[in-house]
Formats: sequence, C-alpha cells, structure tokens
Amino acid sequence: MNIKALIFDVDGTLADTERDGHRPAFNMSFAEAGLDWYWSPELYGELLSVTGGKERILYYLGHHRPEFRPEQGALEEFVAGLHRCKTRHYLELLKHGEIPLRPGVTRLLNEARTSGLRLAIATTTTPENVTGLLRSTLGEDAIRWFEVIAAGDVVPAKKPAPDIYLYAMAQLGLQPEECLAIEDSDNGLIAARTARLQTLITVNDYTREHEFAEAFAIVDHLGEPENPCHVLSGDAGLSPMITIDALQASLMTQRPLSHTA
Ligand code: XBP
Ligand code: MG
Repeated sequence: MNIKALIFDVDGTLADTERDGHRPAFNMSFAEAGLDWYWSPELYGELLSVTGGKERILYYLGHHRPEFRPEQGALEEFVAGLHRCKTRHYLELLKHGEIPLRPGVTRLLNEARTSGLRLAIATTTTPENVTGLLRSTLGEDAIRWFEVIAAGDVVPAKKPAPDIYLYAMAQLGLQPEECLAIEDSDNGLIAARTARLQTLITVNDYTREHEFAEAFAIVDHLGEPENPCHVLSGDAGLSPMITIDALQASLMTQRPLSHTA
C-alpha cells in the first residue's frame, strides 16, 4: 500500500538538537537556579536513555544526586520550574539560529508536500520547542506544513511508549500501514513499532550504537545531491538520497506489521 503520511520525530531526526541545544539549556537552567549540576556530553549520553526533560532531571537526581531536596515545595514542582527555565534557554538558542536541520530534511519535506503526502510530528519534546525549531530553520509558514504536531505531555506516557504515535495517527485519521515514522533512537523505534509503524532510522552520534531491532531501514542521514546518504541496514536502493518514490517502492515490498510488532 502507498503511504499517505510521514510522521517525523524531532530531536536527533529533524535536527541534531541534543548535545549542543538541549544539553547547554539544561546546564544554563541549573546555573540560574544556583545548582552546581553540570551535564557533560558523556553524562548527557547516559541521561538520554530517559525521554522527556522533566523525567530526565528526575532520573539524574535519583541516580546522581539522591540526597538533593528542594529548599521549598514538592520535588515535582521544583523540577517543573527548572524545566520551564530550561525551555526558555533552549528557545533562545533556537532563535539565534544555532541549530540547523539535518541533511535532506528540507528536501524530503518539500518532496512530500509536492507529492501530496501528509506531514505530522510525534515527539517527546515540548510543543513550543517544535514550533521554535521550525520557525528558526524553515520560517513561520512551515509550522502549518504539519497537520499534527503531537508533542510532550499531550499523552500520558512518553517514548518508548507508543502513545504519541497512536495519538498522531488518530489525529490524522490514518492506519499504521498508511504511514511511515522517521526516527533516530531506540526509544523512538520501539514507540513507533509498538504502534505498528514501519520506521526509517537516521542515526546520529548519540544513537549510532543503538540496537534498532526491526527498523524498515537504517541510514546515516536522509541525503542531499552533494551529500549522499549511506544505507547501514535495509534496501540499498534507498541511497544516495531518501526520496518519496524510493520510499514508496521499497515499502511496497514490506509486509504490514502484525499486532504484536
Ligand atoms: C527527545 C527527548 C526530549 C528532548 C528534550 O525527543 O527525549 O526530552 O531530549 O526536550 P524526541 P524536553 O527524540 O522524541 O523528539 O526537555 O522538552 O523534553
Ligand atoms: Mg529523537
């Protein structure tokens, strides 16, 4: 069956946002709160196993600062306040154009729009971070290219739970076999596959070593004419660039995922 929609993950997929975007924003929020916490690129790689910024801070406290207690109020409220501050710093970084889209993303988005494919986003990050990234890289109008921006706390359980993908497909009114998910991480792949979605993986420095069991295909990036992609697993015909036609042709050879996928 021809797919009718692409559902994009954001962090690590649309753009390499984690090491030089979210991570410094977290560190700026800690400094602003007078905390001596610092997340190095290496420590952040460990913490990325937990999706969601608030959940990641709580995980860090449980595993690295178990003695910490906020001076006043409940821990959850303290963490939520810290996270709001972090989001403010992250949006500032985006506004200064610090984080570009990954290779092939703009090209594939435009190809999808030209060929009438519908576009959606399914991400763990906060909604304002999504619109901030789209605005700073593609301009205000690009926000409306996506019929659905499913993000953050709109669902009770974050990736690797399938909730955000189930929510996005419900909003689109489409079945899993009519969509393709594009992701960067194991958590994202598990979420998409549990929602019975075929999933294309574009790896990055933090996720290169992930397992990626049963991905439709794994590439280093989506590819540009002057920057061909490399197929690390799956249909070699997908290189030198991930195009809508190549995806449709390759997906036609795949069987629909079973309920137990
Ligand atoms: C990645 C995440 C997010 C970001 C930080 O989301 O897990 O938590 O790391 O953003 P995805 P927030 O790969 O699903 O796009 O601090 O806003 O959560
Ligand atoms: Mg991601």
